[in-house]
Amino acid sequence: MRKLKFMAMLAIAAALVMGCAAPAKGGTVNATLTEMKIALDKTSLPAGPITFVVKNSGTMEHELVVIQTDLAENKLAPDVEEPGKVDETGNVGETGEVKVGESKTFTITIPAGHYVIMCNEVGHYAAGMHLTFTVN
Ligand SMILES: [Cu+2]
Repeated sequence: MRKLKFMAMLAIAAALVMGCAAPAKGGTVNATLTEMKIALDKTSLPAGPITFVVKNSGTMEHELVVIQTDLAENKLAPDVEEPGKVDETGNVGETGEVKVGESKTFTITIPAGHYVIMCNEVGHYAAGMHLTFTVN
């Protein structure tokens, strides 16, 4: 009897722990792309599902790429196969091309760390479309 009560309590405790085991956190980042700038409404968020809402308010096609890297935002290596672009090693998510006036949204669950957010249309990274983003 005593053992049964213990088992019941154990089951309740396990249920409580499992219910709390997956803290969502994360959040939403609103990004606006123009020539030649990326504007973010926040540059850090807690780890968890992060939704990027990306609007192209410029006059040409842009994109938004999230790179996990220890490199500084302006130190990504050139892409040897595509001149004018940078190497996307560490790419954890991106919009693909966003046409003028369009918005695209994507959600990624990324661990704490240092990220670079950039546009990899030819020449845009070099022209200044890059920022540091931190996940805590
Ligand atoms: Cu661009």
